[in-house]
Amino acid sequence: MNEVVHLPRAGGSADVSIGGARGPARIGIGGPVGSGKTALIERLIPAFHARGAELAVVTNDLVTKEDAERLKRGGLIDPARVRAVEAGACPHTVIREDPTLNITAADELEADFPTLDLIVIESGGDNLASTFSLDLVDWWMFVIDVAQGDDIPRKRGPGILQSDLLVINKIDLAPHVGVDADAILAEARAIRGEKATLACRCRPGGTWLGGAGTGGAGTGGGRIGDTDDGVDAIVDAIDRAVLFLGERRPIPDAGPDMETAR
Ligand SMILES: Nc1nc2c(ncn2[C@@H]2O[C@H](COP(=O)(O)OP(=O)(O)O)[C@@H](O)[C@H]2O)c(=O)[nH]1
Ligand SMILES: [Mg+2]
Repeated sequence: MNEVVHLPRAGGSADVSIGGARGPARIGIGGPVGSGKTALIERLIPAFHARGAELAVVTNDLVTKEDAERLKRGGLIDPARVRAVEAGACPHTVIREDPTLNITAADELEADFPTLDLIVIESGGDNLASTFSLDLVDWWMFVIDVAQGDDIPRKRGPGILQSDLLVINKIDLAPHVGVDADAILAEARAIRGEKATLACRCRPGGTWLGGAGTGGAGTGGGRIGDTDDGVDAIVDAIDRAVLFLGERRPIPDAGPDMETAR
């Protein structure tokens, strides 16, 4: 097995481009239960594979391995590249105060699959208060959805204020739940200042009925429509923040266990 030199987490995305012996980038996905975190991961996996990036996932559930089992069954990723952490009664603790279980799971993935580019860590059922420790991740996003109400950005939880990227998901549902998608986006962007906010619809096939431009500070512009569900802009944001796929490090010698599910 190749030795993976594990440098300390960067403590911010700016330091991640040091390349060389550095292991895969680690990103967090937080957000309330049901906002679409696993659905987003199901979209990120094929999108990153298409860009030539290798990915693994750590899921956190309270007392089950539900999300990990869903990803393993889904056929999008080699099941060996998915690890579950049972977060117990307090999902915040294991991504913030004491992320040891998650760090161990990510370290194991990194050791088992030395050519990984990205490890995605999904938190397990937060409220708006959760944040990720920068000992665990280099960069993290927070996923909310329009069906939770258009006042969510105004509640200014730490996830909304501090995440590197705020994702407003299920934008297809906005007209059905009486939410003005453009207004919720504009408000979130105003609250977050320079930090990026993107809208998307993660669920394939959902019909988007109009509105909700995806443009704005640091977002790359564009509008969500029938041909753009906003996921590519999220992939671009992750790529720009932590992957730098254009300047990839040399891939170490891959062992026989490097077979991917692609
Ligand atoms: N209409 C719609 N439903 C979605 C979207 N994203 C996720 N869902 C649905 O929302 C539910 C919760 O999604 P899930 O990914 O399990 O949420 P998680 O608890 O944050 O991981 C599932 O039934 C998904 O199919 C979306 O963009 N639009
Ligand atoms: Mg989930």
